[in-house]
Amino acid sequence: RVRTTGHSYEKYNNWETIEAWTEQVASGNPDLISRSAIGTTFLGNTIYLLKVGKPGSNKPAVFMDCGFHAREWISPAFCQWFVREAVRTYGREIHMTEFLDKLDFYVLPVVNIDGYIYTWTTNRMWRKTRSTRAGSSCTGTDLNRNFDAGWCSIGASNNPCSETYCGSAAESEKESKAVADFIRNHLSSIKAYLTIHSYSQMMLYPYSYDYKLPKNNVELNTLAKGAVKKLASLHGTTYTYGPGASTIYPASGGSDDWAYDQGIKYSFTFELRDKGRYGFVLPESQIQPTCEETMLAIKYVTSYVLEH
Ligand code: ING
Ligand code: ZN
Repeated sequence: RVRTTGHSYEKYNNWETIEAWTEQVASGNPDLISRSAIGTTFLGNTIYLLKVGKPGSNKPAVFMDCGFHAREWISPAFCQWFVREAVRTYGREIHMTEFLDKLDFYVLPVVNIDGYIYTWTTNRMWRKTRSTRAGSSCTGTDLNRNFDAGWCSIGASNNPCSETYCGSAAESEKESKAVADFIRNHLSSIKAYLTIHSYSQMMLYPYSYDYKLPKNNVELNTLAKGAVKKLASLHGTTYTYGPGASTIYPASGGSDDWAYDQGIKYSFTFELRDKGRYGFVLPESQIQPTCEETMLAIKYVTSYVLEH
């Protein structure tokens, strides 16, 4: 198994450690993982993407990203855990083996790298990117308000000083543009879009930018219901689920709504543990149980996607 200096799946890792890990986990498992760069951040950090699966032609794919919001540390921890579990259980567990034989997971361990670094060095509660602009002394754009889905219409702000600043235009940020460009270029293979946030213990599907319901609303509701039931079976962790606008709050410019409107019919935002006791500062002792239960939900969705 791959070991990287200072890296632990049961601890929160800083960006330097995660970056080294992306290289090590790919070079240590060349039959299953390849690493690419899909862009750079405002501050020049490289945005890595891991493709996890057995090589094959015309494989469908599940895209999953972590670390949109800097302070939601459990999210990158989950993407790392997921990749480790894929490597560890391929050839040992029938479901993961079937997944990796038949499809590819695109795993983006940290989208908002600049913000993540800032939460380690300066302000643990930072949410946005670290981009700056002429005409304002405030820093950062909310990447989950920066996608072209009802952009900046509701639950978002055009004030650069706001925590939910939508940016100067849809995809104005290099990080959201990199994600959107990759997905646009792989639309024929990507069957599901999963984006991992915290906290609240929710499984959300479109729409958040409007109270309208997606065409396959009944199917998404049934799928979410099954996934959260599976998740709860491990430690009893309860999740609520439903359309974003009515389940958490109305918010425009989110990546799940955008991906759905691109034609990706299975698009979900996961809000991992907890429900506010520790909030964003979830203790490291909860990384393992949180990741183990979340694995069950992700695998449930993946099984469904493979069958449909
Ligand atoms: N929650 C999400 C946020 O960006 C969300 C909720 C999901 C909004 C989907 C829009 C679309 O506010 C957290 N915790 O970031
Ligand atoms: Zn978030």
